[in-house]
Amino acid sequence: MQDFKNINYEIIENLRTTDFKKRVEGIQYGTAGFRTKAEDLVHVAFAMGILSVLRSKLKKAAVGIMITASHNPECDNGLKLVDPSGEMLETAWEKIATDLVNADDNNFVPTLRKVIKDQGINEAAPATIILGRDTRKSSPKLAEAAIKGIDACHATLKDFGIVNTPQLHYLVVAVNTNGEYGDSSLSGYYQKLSTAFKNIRGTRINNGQYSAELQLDAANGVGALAVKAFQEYLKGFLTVNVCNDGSGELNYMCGADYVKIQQVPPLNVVSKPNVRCVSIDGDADRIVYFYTDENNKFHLLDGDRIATLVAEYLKGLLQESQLSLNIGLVQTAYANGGSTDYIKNNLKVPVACVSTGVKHLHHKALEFDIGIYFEANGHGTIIFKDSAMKVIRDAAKDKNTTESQRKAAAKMTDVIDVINQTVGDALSDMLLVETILHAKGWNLSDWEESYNDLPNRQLKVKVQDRNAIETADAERLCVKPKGLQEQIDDLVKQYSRGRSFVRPSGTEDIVRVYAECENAADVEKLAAEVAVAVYNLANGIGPKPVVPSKM
Ligand code: G16
Repeated sequence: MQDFKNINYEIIENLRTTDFKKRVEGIQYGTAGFRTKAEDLVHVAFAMGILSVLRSKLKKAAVGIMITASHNPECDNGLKLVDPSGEMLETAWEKIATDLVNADDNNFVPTLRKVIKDQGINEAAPATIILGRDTRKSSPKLAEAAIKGIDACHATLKDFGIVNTPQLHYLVVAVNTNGEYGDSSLSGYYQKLSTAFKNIRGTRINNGQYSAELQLDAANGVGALAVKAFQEYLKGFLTVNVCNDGSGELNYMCGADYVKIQQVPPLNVVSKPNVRCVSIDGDADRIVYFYTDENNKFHLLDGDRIATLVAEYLKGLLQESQLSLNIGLVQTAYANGGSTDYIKNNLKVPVACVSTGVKHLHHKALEFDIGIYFEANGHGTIIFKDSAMKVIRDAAKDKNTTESQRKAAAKMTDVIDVINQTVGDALSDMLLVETILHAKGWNLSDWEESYNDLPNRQLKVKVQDRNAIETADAERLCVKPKGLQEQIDDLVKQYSRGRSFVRPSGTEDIVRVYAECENAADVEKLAAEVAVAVYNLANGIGPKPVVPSKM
């Protein structure tokens, strides 16, 4: 790290009151950092550049800044900070970030000084920032503003230019572990994942119903660049045909978020029936699989499916290698009831439910030797405790066990290297799913047979103030506005295996409604009824809205 030079408060004050004046009030660090219209984020980027330096000084390690708005439309953008271990910014610092960004221009420096004092930050400590951005038109300007903040604090900057979110997380960890996690370069990232993938695959490229070719919808986002780069490394082992590769509009009728929520194929994916297709999202940290059958019926295999597939596979490898490590699975309220029943009754793996946002899932997953976490929207990964990785690596070399035990352990060591443990990574997850389908000789319909999803629907409701909705119990209970939960309960009661919950989005200015029940025709109605209740109560229309009764 660079030698220390003082934080230049004079320059900071000057810039905050000229180029980076506050544009909007009340912007919050949400599910995935700050996210809103790109033109309202310039002062936020400047403040985040500075705050990342303070965080780096405090943690005595490199901190990341990623500029992206992932699944949001092109006109939006966002910034999130990445902690030294590759995790999302610690929750307590989200408030610090929100307060700093919202400080009045002339109160910005005093707020900054207060953070330094309250957190006991040693201003003389060195700092390193790892910066990355997506391909949005607004991203270079935000990167420039962040760099002005970083420079004013005289920190070391490693600007990786255009990268996707999981690559940025990887780079932060690679830098902080001095290359132990992987070489701190993009080529290091591709090399690590693809080498492990090819090791497991060996010389048998196709197997049973599995063929080594798929269609990939890249949401016209930054992930397309990584897919293209990967193609070189995977040549001869996996053919990935890319569409929505950046030549069209970002996230418009494509990408994992669109495919999951609308439950339809994306634009431009033209494939024969039963062809394996995947959609990644705008910054390549989410993935869903899908196919269309010979009757033109659409089939979605989402994050719940990936989690169960991985859990079953790893459980099998643990049994073969006779290692007694515990596995746990973490979901959110969006997890389909069908998947949760399957995990409890068939897989018999402990399963936990936490609030939306990978930071919550990641923390919970850390409790297990092997923690598998996935949001239904396809955002997730698998994390191994250091002690568990040591047990597995030792077992792969243990001459006192049988060959099959050693082989299973050795396979697990490669699986560990295919996985980007730092955060959900669409392409790493894809390589893992491809590995498992190949091992089983499965096509997508074989995979789909493990359990049945309950029909489900998600709706977005625009209200005056989405913060009028407050939730508890991992978002499964609505505690505000008064009376809304009772209405949801009354509606849900009318449907067999009915379940519904509502929560304010942390990335869009809307309230999300989720509904599921046994009958596909009913689920649309249940979701619509709950949406009406949300609209009425959140907007103060009432006291009791007219809710259509079940036909
Ligand atoms: C982000 C978060 C995810 C979350 C999603 C939607 O994803 O990283 O954990 O599920 O937003 O969040 P919300 O429902 O609060 O809008 P991404 O891929 O958009 O960064």
